[in-house]
Amino acid sequence: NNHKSAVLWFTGLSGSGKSTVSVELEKKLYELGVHTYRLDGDNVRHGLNNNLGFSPEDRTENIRRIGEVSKLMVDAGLLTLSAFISPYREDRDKVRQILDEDEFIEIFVKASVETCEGRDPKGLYKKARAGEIKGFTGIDAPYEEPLNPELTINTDEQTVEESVSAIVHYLRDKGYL
Ligand code: GGZ
Repeated sequence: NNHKSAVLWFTGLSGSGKSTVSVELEKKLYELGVHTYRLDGDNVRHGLNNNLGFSPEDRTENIRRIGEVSKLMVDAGLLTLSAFISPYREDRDKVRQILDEDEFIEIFVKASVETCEGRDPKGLYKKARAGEIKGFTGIDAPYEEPLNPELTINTDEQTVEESVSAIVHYLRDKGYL
């Protein structure tokens, strides 16, 4: 083990780049010999949380369970990458509280709704605008920006490579790598 385990908690709008950046970061960490595990909608919402939807209550429960699983992963010694919208500040802060102070690294993946809507890789913003999806984050459901994230990456302006390198620098600087 050549790293200190922790959770990198990516929060941001749908289409902000959480998955893209965390996938590329994981590749980079693999090259550095760091043991990681990545949690995202694809491996959590289809399994562990397949009984949850997108109501405020379900999102809160989604994040609570992911927080607990992330904690188990950290206890197992992994640098854990968790990428979920996690729109509520209180829910994210609760995850922070179940971990040690240096085990929770909140990364705000910042992009304007306009940018995310312009990307719209799955056509979900279009559906939300058409009223076919109700309660879509950034359209008719809230997103509460982090007040004191450990790191902010601005994907309106930074390339994926720049974002990955900013995170790697942070991890080196703080002694995680
Ligand atoms: C937001 C939704 C919704 C609604 C389905 N609001 O771009 P995606 O598709 O792949 O990422 C979004 C994903 C969000 O799941 P999370 O578990 O990250 O959300 S939360 O943290 O709020 O619990 C989007 C899709 O699911 N999706 N309906 N109404 N995103």
